[in-house]
Amino acid sequence: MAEEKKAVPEAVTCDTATIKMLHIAQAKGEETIFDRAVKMKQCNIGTEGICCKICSQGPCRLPLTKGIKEGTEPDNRMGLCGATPETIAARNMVRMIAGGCATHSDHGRGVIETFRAMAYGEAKDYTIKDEIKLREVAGYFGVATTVTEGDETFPRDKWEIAREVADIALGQWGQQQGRMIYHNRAPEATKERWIKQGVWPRGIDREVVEIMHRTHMGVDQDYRNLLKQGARCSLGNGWGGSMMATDMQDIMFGTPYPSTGNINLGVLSETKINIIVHGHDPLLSEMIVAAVHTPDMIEYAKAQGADGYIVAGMCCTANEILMRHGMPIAGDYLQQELAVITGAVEAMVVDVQCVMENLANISECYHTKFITTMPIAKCASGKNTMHIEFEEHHAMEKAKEIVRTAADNFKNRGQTSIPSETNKMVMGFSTEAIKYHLGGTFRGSFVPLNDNIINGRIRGIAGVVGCNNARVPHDTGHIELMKELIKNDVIVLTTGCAAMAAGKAGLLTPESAAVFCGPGLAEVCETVGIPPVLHMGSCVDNSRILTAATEVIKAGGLGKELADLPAVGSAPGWMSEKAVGIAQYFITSGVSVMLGVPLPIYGAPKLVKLLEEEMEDLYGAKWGYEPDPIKCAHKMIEIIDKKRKALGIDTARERVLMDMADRQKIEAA
Ligand code: MSK
Repeated sequence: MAEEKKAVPEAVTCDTATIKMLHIAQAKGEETIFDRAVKMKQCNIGTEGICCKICSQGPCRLPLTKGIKEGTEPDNRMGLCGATPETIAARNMVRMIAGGCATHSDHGRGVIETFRAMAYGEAKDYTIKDEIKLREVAGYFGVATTVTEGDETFPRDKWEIAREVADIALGQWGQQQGRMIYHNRAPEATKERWIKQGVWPRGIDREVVEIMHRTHMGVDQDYRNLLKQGARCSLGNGWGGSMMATDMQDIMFGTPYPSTGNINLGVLSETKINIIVHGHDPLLSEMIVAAVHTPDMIEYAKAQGADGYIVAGMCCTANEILMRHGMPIAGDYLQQELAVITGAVEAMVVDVQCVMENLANISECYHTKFITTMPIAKCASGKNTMHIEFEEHHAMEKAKEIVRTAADNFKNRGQTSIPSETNKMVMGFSTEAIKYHLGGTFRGSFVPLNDNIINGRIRGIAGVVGCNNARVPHDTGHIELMKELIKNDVIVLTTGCAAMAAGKAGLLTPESAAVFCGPGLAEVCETVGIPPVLHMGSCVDNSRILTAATEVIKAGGLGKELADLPAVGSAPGWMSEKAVGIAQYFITSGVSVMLGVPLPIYGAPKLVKLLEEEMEDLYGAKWGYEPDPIKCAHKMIEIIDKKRKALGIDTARERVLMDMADRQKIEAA
């Protein structure tokens, strides 16, 4: 009998902990996503985006032949109804945008609902941790932060402000007409572009629903018109649902500031109760972190013979608790099965998004309790699978129930194989933190960053974000791309699983600047004391990159709209619909995005032309695809250099520092 195909660990990842765990998994006969990716071939037609499953007369498959590609035969492909490859691929793509935007924004809705319950006194376990941010956010919604009595003005009660903010914010999901409010934060020229292109969103839910309507059989049959709605929907998420989620999380749990933490599977403990919180939503994980520090839970751990607890994160829940509490990260999306295979995890507690269904099966082979917590995200099978439903009104009670379940399971732990790898990193660069880091606590400013971009020490800004994808080597593309960018003096902002790749490779430390950066960026990093790759949070926190970019415009000297900035994005290993939604909101905002894994569009040449060329005329930014990370870095640098040239800063120049005599000369002239 032929031997089953398996992944070659050294070929599918550059992370040594993952290599070790894959060898252990394969020796034990446990199959992981890495093996399944080798065994299961992708569908050619699907990957090119030209399979239509929208009605039951199909699926209609329209393969792109060599003749059509080379122009030697006419392209008269059509589905049963006459749908062209462009219509089919565009419908598929905007449905991905809708899926991604719905996912992030529904996370956002949950956050606002809890925020509102807190403001109305119905969720007693939550509180306002960042009142300054609440007052700032109130300003964006037009909510008064002061009251005037007679001649005197007083700060308004924070709970009153929170209630008004919560009501207005929640209304943004169901708003039917007009323009969403939060988008007013964007630079004026960016907003003018949105108005001109007709893509300023009306309300979050409305734009998602409209995509589902337009992509039904026999509705919108113009691929350009479909993508226009995709652009509008993406903005509803980027500057709406996602940005509001980030801001309300900051108000309730604290705005992140730089601190240190550890990453990789080696953070799991032989002697403590290991609880992994996995997914994206910090509402529950925040409570679990608080619960394990309560005296009764500490006693409970001792009673089970354990030295305490490790709460380690996985995927973006990890980024959330790492940035605010310094809790360790066990791993990224592709490491979730491996975490269970260590045999050291008492509870894998999941909320929403990026949770592999196979966790239920893998958990059955160990003592691990696989605990689902959200009513919208249950798992149907598995003897170790259980559901403990999270309720914001009894958040701490539920968190303690989960912690006790994990503690009770400690005695069932068998043999473990925890790899030793962990890496130190600095994380927590929110927009506010970058501002204070550059300009000082009392006069935070982006001006020093702008000055260093203008004088050429920093060539440009790159956002390297997104997932891991089992179809490309784990972490490899992210790390090679980031190293090539910083070597060329491009500062990198990172989120999601890309940030974890950077952490594991040691790129999130200030010391890495001297090793990996070009001379200009190294000098800036060493002077300011920052890493060349700045960890900005989870995938919902990509909105922080938008607010940071807006601060750069406000600081002056680098153009009027986001499309003017020497900035570019990349998702080298994207896999989820959320990534498509994020990339589209960056592009619609004026920042081009290069992908390392192809979009399912390449069977529809006219759609490719729209996305990779014509979109630049509409939004000042476009899509791109380059699987080779080094080539990708240079394509990104090309975009940056083009923007520098347009700004007239393509030749290095120093900022002239004037003394009093110089100023007097100007005034006298
Ligand atoms: S967790 S969406 S694999 S970044 Fe946000 Fe990672 Fe992508 Fe999930």
